[in-house]
Amino acid sequence: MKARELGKNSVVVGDLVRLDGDISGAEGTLARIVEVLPRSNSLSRTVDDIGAQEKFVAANVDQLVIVVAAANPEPRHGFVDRCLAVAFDQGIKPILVITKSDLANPDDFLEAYKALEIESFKSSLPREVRENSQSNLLPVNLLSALQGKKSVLIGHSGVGKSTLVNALLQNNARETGDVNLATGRGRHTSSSAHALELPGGGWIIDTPGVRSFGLEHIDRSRIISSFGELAELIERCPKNCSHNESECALNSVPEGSPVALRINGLRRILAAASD
Ligand SMILES: Nc1nc2c(ncn2[C@@H]2O[C@H](COP(=O)(O)OP(=O)(O)O)[C@@H](O)[C@H]2O)c(=O)[nH]1
Ligand SMILES: [Mg+2]
Ligand SMILES: [Zn+2]
Repeated sequence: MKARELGKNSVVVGDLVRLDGDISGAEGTLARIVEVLPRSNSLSRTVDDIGAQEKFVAANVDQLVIVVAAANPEPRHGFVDRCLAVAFDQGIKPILVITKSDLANPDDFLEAYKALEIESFKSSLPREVRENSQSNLLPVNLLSALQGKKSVLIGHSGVGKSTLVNALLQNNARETGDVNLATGRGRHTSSSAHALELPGGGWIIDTPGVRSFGLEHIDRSRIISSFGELAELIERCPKNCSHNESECALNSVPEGSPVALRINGLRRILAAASD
């Protein structure tokens, strides 16, 4: 149990805590969470109502797995860019996973993330294949990118997060939902964030219907400092440069060069963060 002084919502998945009492786990014993250790990073939920408190979803994670479907529902750059802003702000490595690659070719969509060197994976786990195939459906490359790390999944409801988790874990730990044929949207099938241990080590955190993580507390300068190779150039920017104005030193980079493409990516992410 949790010490009363800690208050409601004070402990989230991924937190490191100090325990007091009997931690043997034996029947009839009791241990208390008495302290939540400082978080190295945290993800909070977007709260729609103004003035509402920041609601934390997970903490101390190594990787943010951004899940979008190749189709049904359509992938959106705006969503991915906002997630990247959160990842760069919090110093969490982003990974992009495109599910339902059997329904559409996601290569054009992925092109936008090449210059940013975002690690990406395509997954294809249609129901017919899952139900009839005797073959091993384990997404091997993705699993090895997740092993030994704490990763949190983010994506709209219905994109196939729970299906993916079940494939990674090779069980049916997570309930999956059917996309409503009329609306193309999924049902909210999971109600709380869960950390599940991966085969070979590491943890995957499946989040409930979190549409996107909170952007309110994002610090532009932390995002920019994730692009270390641009630091020297940025020093030559005018004071308080928005990096989107004619005097910006980043404009001196020849158009079409790999660095220019990264700068475009950075500018897109900065724009998404202030949406
Ligand atoms: N065609 C296809 N359908 C998929 C794939 N992955 C998941 N689905 C379907 O998408 C729907 C939503 O999946 P679910 O895992 O519950 O999504 P979640 O809300 O993100 O957890 C289910 O009907 C799945 O069968 C895929 O790779 N291809
Ligand atoms: Mg789910
Ligand atoms: Zn600038």
